[in-house]
Amino acid sequence: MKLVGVELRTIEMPLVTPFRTSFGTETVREALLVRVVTDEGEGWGESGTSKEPFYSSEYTQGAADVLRSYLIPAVAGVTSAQQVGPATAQVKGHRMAKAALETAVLDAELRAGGMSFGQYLGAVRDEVECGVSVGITESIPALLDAVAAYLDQGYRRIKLKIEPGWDVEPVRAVRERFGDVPLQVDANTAYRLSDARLLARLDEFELLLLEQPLPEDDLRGHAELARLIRTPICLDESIVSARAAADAIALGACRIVNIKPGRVGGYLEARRIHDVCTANGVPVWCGGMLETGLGRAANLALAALPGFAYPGDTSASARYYRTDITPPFELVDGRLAVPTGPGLGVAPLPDVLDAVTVRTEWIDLVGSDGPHA
Ligand code: SMG
Ligand code: MG
Repeated sequence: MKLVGVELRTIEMPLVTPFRTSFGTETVREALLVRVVTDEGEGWGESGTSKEPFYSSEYTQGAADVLRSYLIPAVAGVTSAQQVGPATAQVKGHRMAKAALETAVLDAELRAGGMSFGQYLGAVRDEVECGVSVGITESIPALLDAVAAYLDQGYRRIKLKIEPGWDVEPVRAVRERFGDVPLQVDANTAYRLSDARLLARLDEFELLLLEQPLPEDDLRGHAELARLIRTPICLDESIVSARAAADAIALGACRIVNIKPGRVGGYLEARRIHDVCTANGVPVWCGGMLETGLGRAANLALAALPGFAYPGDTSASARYYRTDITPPFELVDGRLAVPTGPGLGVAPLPDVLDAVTVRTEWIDLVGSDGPHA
C-alpha cells in the first residue's frame, strides 16, 4: 500500500445538548477528519480534539497544523499503520493528531485487506455495554431529569461530571432517586490533594470509580489520594502511553484505567495499554471524546477486547448529534453493535459530511517518498 495524499477536513457538529465539564461548556464540536488516499483505496480517521485546548493541550486547528506541517510529510513512504508511530516519533506529543492519521492509514489498510478493526485489534464480543457521561447541569432537578431520560433509553451506567461545588450533593441526589444504578464520577483534574477529605465524602455512595480527580502530571498525588479514600481511582488524562499506565499502576495511582485512543496516540498504543493493564489485573474501559460515527466505530471495536470490564462512554449517535455523519449507532438493550465490515465498517454519508464541512485541504504525497523510501 502506498499513500497518494491526505485530506484534512474540519467539521462543525452542533451537540443536541451543551456538554458542561469542569473546564468549560461545549455546544458545537469542531472536529478534524483525516482521509488517507492510497493506491488501494481510502481510509478515515477522526481527531479527538475539541476547538479549545481545555481537556488537554491539543485542539482541533493545532492538530490540523501539526498534521499538515510535520506528521503527514513524515508518513509519505509508509506502507502500513504499524509504521506510522515510528515515522512520526520525532514529533513530541500531539497524540490526538497522530492517532487520527494512524487510524486513517489503518482503516485504508484493513479495508484493502477485508479485515475489520475488531478482528485486527482482537475483539472478543460482537456488542458492547454502553454508559453515558452526563454534564454539569444548572440545577439538581435538571440533572435528575437528564439521568432519568438516559436510564429510560437503556444506558447501563451513569457518569456524572463533577467539580468543586458540584460533587457530593448531585451524587447524593442521583443515588437517592435511582438507587443502586451503576454510577461513577469524572472531575477532569478539578481537585487538589488538599481536597482529599471532601473527596472521601463520596465513599458512602459506592461509586464504581472516581475519574481523574487531580492534575494530569500528578501521579504521586493520585497515589497519596488513593490511600485516603475508598472509591477506586481511575485515570484518564494522566495515561498518555503504555509506559504511563505501567507507572501509574506501579505507583498505586489508579485501580482502573480509562482508555481513549486519541489521548494515547492511536489504537495500537491503546491495545498495548489494554495489554499492560490486563497483565496487571487492572480493568479498563473505553472513554469518549464526543466522536462522530467514525471515531465511535473504532472505539466500539476496541471496547470489545477482553480487558474492557466496565461500560464505556460509547453512547449512541443520538446522545450527541441530531444527524451523525455516518449511519447512526443505535442503542439496543443498553448495547451498541461492534461494526463488522472491513476497516471501520462505516464511512461518512457524503451529503451529511458536506453539510457540516467548514474547511478542506489536500496534501499531496505523490513524488514525495519521505524518510521511508
Ligand atoms: O464521548 O461521551 C463522550 C464524552 C465522554 O465525558 C466524556 N469525555 O474526560 O472523559 C472525559 C470527557 C472529555 C470530553 S472533552 C470534550
Ligand atoms: Mg475523563
